[in-house]
Amino acid sequence: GVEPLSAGTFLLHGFAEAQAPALLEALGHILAQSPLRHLITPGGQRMSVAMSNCGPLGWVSDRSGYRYQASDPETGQPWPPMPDVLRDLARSAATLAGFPDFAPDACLINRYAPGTRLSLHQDRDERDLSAPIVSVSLGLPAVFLFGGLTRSDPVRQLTLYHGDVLVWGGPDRLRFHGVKPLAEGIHSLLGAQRINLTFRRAA
Ligand code: MD5
Ligand code: FE
Repeated sequence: GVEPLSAGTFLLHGFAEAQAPALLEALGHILAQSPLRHLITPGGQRMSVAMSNCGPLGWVSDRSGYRYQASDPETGQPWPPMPDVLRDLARSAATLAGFPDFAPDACLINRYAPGTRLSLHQDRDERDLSAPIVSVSLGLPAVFLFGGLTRSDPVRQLTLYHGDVLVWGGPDRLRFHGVKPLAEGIHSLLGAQRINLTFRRAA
């Protein structure tokens, strides 16, 4: 079912589970063209999350800043197309959460190995903040940090499991959030990793 976590946040328990093998097959083709890599933050730090993208736009970071761009800076080529199996999953999750007609133009692929974390931040590089963000968790469970609209607000913790899908929109679109260091473990389909797919309307 769809569990509301707050006014604009919806957790769809296990919604992607049945599709996981098809998603992983599609991901294999994407990552063969645009491999996972550790981006550098504007401050010069190597991100512990390894990233790639598919779709018309991809999120990148380097010494000059964060942005969306149409080409993979590693290959100089366009990002691989967003497969229908990914787009359709994101659209149906958004619709169930009350955001019909979600048309993502960017899918960020985040890979967490044990010890990988994502520090508290807001997603604000997208032009249209009225579109939701859809996040699909695959593999090892992760403790997600769900804060408020300012960095100092209290933070709730929520464990996300393989197949869980979250939809963030409306008043929750700009909440601070992050992921605690991934615990060791072996997932039956993905091994020692968590993969998160983040679908956005960037342009
Ligand atoms: C992840 N990725 O688990 C998360 C899933 C990122 C990122 O945070 O920026 O790549 S997306 C979680 C999210 C997105 C937008 C708003 C909120 C959470 N929120 O308001 O809490 O790899
Ligand atoms: Fe984020």
